[in-house]
Amino acid sequence: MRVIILGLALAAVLAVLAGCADMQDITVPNLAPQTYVALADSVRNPTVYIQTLNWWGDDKDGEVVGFEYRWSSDPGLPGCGLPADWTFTEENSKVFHLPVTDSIGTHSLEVRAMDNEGAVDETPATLRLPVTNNPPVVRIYDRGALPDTTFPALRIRWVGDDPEGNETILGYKLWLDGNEQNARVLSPADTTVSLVPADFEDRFGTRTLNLVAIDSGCDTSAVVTYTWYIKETTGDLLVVDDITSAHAGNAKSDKFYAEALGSCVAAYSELALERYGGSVSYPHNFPELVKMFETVIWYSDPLRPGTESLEEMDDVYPSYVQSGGNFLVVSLGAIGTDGALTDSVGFEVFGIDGLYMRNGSSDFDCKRWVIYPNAGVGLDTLKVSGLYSGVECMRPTAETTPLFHIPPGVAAADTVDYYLGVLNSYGGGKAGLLTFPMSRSDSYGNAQSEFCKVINLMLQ
Ligand SMILES: [Ca+2]
Ligand SMILES: [Ca+2]
Ligand SMILES: [Ca+2]
Repeated sequence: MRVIILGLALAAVLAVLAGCADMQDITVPNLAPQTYVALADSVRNPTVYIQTLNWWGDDKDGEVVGFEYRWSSDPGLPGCGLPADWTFTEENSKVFHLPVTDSIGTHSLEVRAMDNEGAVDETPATLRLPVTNNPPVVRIYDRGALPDTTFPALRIRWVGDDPEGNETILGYKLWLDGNEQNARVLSPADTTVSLVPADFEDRFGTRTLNLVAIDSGCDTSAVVTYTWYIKETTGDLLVVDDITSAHAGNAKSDKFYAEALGSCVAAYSELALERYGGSVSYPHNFPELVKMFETVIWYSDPLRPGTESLEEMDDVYPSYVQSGGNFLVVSLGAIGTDGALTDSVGFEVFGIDGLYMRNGSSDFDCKRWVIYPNAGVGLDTLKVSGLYSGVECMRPTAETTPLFHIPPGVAAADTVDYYLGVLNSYGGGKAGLLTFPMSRSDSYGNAQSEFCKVINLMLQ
């Protein structure tokens, strides 16, 4: 019995082996797969240029392992990253942003399935797609109010829009004058650019900035431009005039500081915010502008707090002073009520423990005060010649050099000195703050020379 079973099994094995030998001789050609492409909407009518396309394949004697696709476009349409050569994918679906630059264009897709033996469909599925796109629009923010002159630093903002949705804006291209081949390409999130001296390559005078938006269909907006004058810097000191002729006291302030600086500073650059554009100040790019100078003097004296552009410096001056710059502010509104600068940061940089009110008052009016100096650093007494509101009193830290104060006893029940001027070493630089109207403190005829002494103390 066992012998018979063994014999049958052996015969079966031999039969199988014989069969295999026969099959090796039979050649069955691999069948190429077939490809199909689907589109939900009719493509006779132009459709939006962003298209999700689906395809699938069928292989009779194996399996489809992937697809190859390629595009051909109407003459004149940009390629724009659309593959013109066969491109492999394992996916059944892809989103295409089909380039259109003149409102309508036609692109043709070919897709061919590939089977497990690498054979491709010799008759690819095709799809002809007329698509439409509208160009984006870009506009420079505050365009009409931008300064007509800046030093070689500029910060500019813009807004992009696209009829197909602002999310279809792919980016922006920005260049100076005719230098489009070296354009800066910016992501859609970048709607501000900061230009620094290196960008201007020491070419002063009239320059033109050009800006376009580009959408995902490679359509571009009209070029918007901004032409302005770049002024070369003079000296290591920048004076920012932050009081405009909209204020009655402007001429007197400007004259005071121009004469004072003219008497004690050999050369300096002046940024009169009014003359250099006026109503907006951010284009001056203060973070970059201050780096061109060892010292910045900023005056808005005697403006009431809240009416100056000093807040542009709020996140600029701490690091500027820390890294060695000197910053002197003459402003009734630098810190404290309606202050332009963040108090906590200002306290640290200017070396102040706190601000305080004159005893019994809700506003600290500065009315024909005699202002006492820190004689130890060579300063002299000043006298204010008018009435000014909003002056802040500072409590200098132990390390801070007090410059000016009014003593107790000016009003009944006053017991403390009211410090109106401080100078502090902070990091590698010095920060000075005068909270009283220096330009209106000339009753003794010495305010300009006292101001020069403060500058000298800062530069020591
Ligand atoms: Ca096959
Ligand atoms: Ca568009
Ligand atoms: Ca002015």
